[in-house]
Amino acid sequence: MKTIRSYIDYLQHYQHSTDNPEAFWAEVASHFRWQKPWHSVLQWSFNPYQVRWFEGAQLNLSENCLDRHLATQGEQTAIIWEPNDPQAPVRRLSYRELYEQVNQFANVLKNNGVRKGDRVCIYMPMVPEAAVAMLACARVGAIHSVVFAGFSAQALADRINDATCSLVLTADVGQRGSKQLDIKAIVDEALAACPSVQRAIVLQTTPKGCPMHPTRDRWWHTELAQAAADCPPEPMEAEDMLFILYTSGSTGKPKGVVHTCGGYMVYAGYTFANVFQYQPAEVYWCTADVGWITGHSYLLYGPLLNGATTLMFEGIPTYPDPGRFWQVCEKHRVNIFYTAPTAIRSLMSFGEKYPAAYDLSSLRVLGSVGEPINEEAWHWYHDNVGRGRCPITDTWWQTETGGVMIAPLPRITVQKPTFATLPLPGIQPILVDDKGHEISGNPAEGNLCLKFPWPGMLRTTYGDHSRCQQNYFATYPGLYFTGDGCRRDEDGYYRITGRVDDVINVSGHRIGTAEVENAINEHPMVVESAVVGYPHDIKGQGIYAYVICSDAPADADEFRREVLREVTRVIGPIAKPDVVQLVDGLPKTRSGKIMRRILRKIAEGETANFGDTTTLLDPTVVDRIKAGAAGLRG
Ligand code: 7RM
Repeated sequence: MKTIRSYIDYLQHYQHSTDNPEAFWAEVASHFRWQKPWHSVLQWSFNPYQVRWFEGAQLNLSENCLDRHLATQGEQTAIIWEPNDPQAPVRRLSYRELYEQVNQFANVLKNNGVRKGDRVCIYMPMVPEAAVAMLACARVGAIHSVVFAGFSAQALADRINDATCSLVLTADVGQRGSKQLDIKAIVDEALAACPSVQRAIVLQTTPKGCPMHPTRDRWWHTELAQAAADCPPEPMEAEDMLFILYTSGSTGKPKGVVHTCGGYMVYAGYTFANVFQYQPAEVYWCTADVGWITGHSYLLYGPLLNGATTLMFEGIPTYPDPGRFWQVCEKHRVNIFYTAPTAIRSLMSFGEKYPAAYDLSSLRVLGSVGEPINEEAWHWYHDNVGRGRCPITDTWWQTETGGVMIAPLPRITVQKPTFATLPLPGIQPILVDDKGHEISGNPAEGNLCLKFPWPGMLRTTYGDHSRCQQNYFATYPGLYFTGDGCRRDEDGYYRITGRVDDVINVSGHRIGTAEVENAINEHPMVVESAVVGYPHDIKGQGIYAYVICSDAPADADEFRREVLREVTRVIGPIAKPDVVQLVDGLPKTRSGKIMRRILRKIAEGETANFGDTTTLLDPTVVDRIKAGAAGLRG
């Protein structure tokens, strides 16, 4: 791939990409392997929303990730797997070995009735087989829906049912620090409510294994033993679906964001090469789980499309101690390290001695993703991990964008702490006020939108295109609205300030307030609830729940624990509120709308300046909530 090498290069590529987007993206796309060329690079409209990239072309993503590299670098390591237990053996898969495993597993999928276009749910721990599973789906043209193995049985069932998956790929257990996650038990519970699922294929990772359903479940290893070695890559139309990934929005249940084969490949491949300035033979480590978009684009597809060596880590940053990340960097001589600010902040709290204890001289580039990185964390990362030598690329993007949109290019863009800086070539951000009018000139502050399509953008939300239209293209007609607020400084640098909708970003995970409210409301004693985010030192944002109970509970602490259990049951532990406040009413307007602005202020610890409260039905409720909030945040 031809990549950007200097700032002048960047400016020229950017200019070309806006002057002639089709020629620009056609050139980028030409570096991949296509089974059939396109007859049109781009057809698009944002109103109504429809976008088609590389129409007429055929390709297979797994062929581009694997087959394409065999002749030149078949023996190079594709995946290094570092287990949870630092004493357990590392696994290394060369491009050839990964190719062989994916081929054979693709035949397992076929033997189990999977056909092109079928949906396959992947609910797995961070083991190489999760990557094999995704690539095998891509090889046979099945649409994967990876669900993060921290979601509850009910959340898993909801996602399986929304996509009507016919097959589930899973494992007996997962290892997370000193805890073992009983993955198969969660799958069993979920599948009791999933009529579309005919089969589960279960990877055995421990000698003990797990209970198996006699007709539905099959072992991964026995299926593999019966499968043929070679599976030719299925020719896919550029706009055929590649995967679905569920993500939270401001309303209702999570949406299945849909990405397609051609555009996603081009965008993940192009952005990986440029954003990390990856050099041949380097070791690259992205700490994200494959259950999130960062895991899809920058643990797996982006690196493999570029023939990179990607490190996959099963464990957690604090096991066996808070030096684990740095121990792994030293052990594998990691050159590029990509993680989330929440991990940095958490490790920061244990002190400098942990990174100081390791040889981090192999590091060349650091990355950040998932949430705004605060100045203190930026400097700690820069000084203690990068030892002042490594640029930090603060990458802003979303599940919906498929890949990085705004980020400094290491050693090319002059960085500025906390700024995602400048858009990548092909990306046209604009800031608008609440009426949708463009705010031009610098500095400026407003709602972040995109005014032109890029190959990696979502195509639809699974099974409901009107929801996609409504969510992303209706707020400001003619624009894609990100849901983020943003500042542009005097140099034209972008700084993302956070969500402006009812989405909370907890440790880099997107959680809808409505989802948490619905979960809390499942508790039989809950009459109504309202959930907001508040600033949290480590997580970025914490979850604050105001709950109205039908009767005063006999034991308030026990009731709070029950509320947390309910959220864990419906969504998963990542959505557990940090604070549960029992209230006797919520600040509602005469038309019945909750004034969340006030609840946010109280959650932030504000005691005055609530703005105009005259439209409230009962303004006295504010003082009572305020009084009850005192001391709750600990
Ligand atoms: C990649 C990912 C998307 C939301 C997005 C933002 C926030 C992500 C940054 C960021 C500030 C960043 N996908 N976000 N990256 N905010 N600076 N570098 O996280 O779909 O899970 O979340 O995350 O609010 O809209 S996501």
